[in-house]
Amino acid sequence: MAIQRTFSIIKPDATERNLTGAVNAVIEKAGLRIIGQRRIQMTRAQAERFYDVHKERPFFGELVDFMTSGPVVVQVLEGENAVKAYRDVMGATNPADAEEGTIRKLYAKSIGENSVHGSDSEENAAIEIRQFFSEADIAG
Ligand code: RTP
Ligand code: MG
Repeated sequence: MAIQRTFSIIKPDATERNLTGAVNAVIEKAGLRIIGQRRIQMTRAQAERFYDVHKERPFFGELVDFMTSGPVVVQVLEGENAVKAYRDVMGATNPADAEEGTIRKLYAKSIGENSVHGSDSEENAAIEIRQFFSEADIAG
């Protein structure tokens, strides 16, 4: 498998509990390298654009409220098969279904406040990275 990039967000429920370093430790232990990282306060416009695919879902308003409720850490991760590798280490969307040792099993509070985002395809990873990073802010 080739070296890939994926996009990650450490969500407000995790930054609020000061878990950035703890999440990053799990990411790095999984063999992924954090090659870009920035802490930001997302605007509603940014969150709405980011989650546009979910705009018809009943939880969309709640999701935008949550993602703008506090700072997030946006990241570019790189590694072997990074998109799937990160989805695996994140665990299931609902922490009740997540495997032992995954970020969501360890830290997520609920299906909504689930500590991290990770891209679901290489194509979406490229789109999401472009939304938050310029190449000058990434060093692999
Ligand atoms: P993500 O996009 O954040 O990496 O999470 P995911 O692929 O595992 O889940 P997805 O289906 O894409 O949903 C995006 C985010 O919406 C929130 N959500 N809330 N209340 C609910 O039933 C519900 N379902 C999803 C979660 O924050 C989820 O990560
Ligand atoms: Mg998703």
